[in-house]
Amino acid sequence: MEFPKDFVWGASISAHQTEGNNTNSDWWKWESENKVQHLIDRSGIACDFYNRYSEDLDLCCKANLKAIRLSIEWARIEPRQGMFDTRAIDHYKKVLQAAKEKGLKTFVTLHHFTNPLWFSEIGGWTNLKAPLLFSNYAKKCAETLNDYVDFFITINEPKIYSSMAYLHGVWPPCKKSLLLATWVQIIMAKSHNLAYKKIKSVVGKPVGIVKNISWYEYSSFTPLDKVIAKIHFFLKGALFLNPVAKYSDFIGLNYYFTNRIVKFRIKNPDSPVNDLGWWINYEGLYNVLLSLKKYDLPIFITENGIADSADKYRAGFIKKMLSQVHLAILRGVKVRGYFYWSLLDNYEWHHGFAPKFGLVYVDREHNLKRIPRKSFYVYAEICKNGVVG
Ligand code: IFM
Repeated sequence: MEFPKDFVWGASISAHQTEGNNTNSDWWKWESENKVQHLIDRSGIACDFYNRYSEDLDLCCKANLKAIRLSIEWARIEPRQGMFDTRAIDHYKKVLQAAKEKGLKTFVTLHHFTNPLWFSEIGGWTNLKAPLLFSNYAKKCAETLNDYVDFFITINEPKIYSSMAYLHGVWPPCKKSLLLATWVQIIMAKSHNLAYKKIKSVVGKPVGIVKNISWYEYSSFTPLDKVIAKIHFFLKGALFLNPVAKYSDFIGLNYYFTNRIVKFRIKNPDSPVNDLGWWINYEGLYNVLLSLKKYDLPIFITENGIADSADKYRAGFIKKMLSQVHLAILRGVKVRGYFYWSLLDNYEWHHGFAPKFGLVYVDREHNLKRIPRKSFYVYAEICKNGVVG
């Protein structure tokens, strides 16, 4: 399977999960106050990407990547409302400039789950002013970092964020309200649209959104399962995408798993699953990609990966997922790139450091030493030739 010559091969990371010491954020506060702290790792130094970014960008080159997707930490750039920290901006300039000098395209996410403390204290994404506040920050990033950014991404996985933080109560601020979770999605859609307009008013770079979309299968026991699967799929994908698509130059798709509806509820097969129990279904990626064709926008798979501490399945997983991507391209879906999640083992939110998604093992016992896994080299070969065998 040969991919187009200009296909973008990449890997993704995010700020809080890798940089370390994100002390001014709501997540940092929550980690330190958490009542179930003994169950959950704190992000702490994470992978120390804040200091080791050059070494990690070298790893990208070693893997023959053409691009890196990373995120900017709002809490660092705007530590107090309306006060932008020039030292933090300079830091990100250095990181992004280093990526460019190493020949990497940069995909830069402006919000990846974490918020500045001041923002969370005024209600975060439930506050009616959130679109204005977020878009001010987005505009500042565009004005100051534009020279080193190829693609801007406003918000990562709004549905996951709103559900985990406002519906399931698992992430800060740990609310359990369907009303709030729905409201947060609306506010995030508005924030994306306003940020899009403000970024576009100062720079000409492509601006997009990143959505996590799972595929939904159904059993043939009852026709109702099909209806429930379709409703789930709509709620998880199109409900958010429809109102933001016209303010997006591309769609970023994060795909990890499929859910199967059996007798009205989710009941997935026991295998194959990743270390977190997520059901791995390759065709699901193809189906989601085909469902996005109607938007007629370029698509980047901004995340796809497997928690696999033994690195037993990762190389095969990547190849099988890519074969589905290839099929979708043959069917006319405009898939322009693929980013493996993640370059490094990192802080997997409320699961702590246990899940290992990385192409590169980070040895937490030995000074965070980076050790590329076998699958790293398999992916590197794919990225070098643009061919999946
Ligand atoms: O680690 C996360 C990432 O932050 C967002 N997408 C899913 C990944 C794996 O759970």
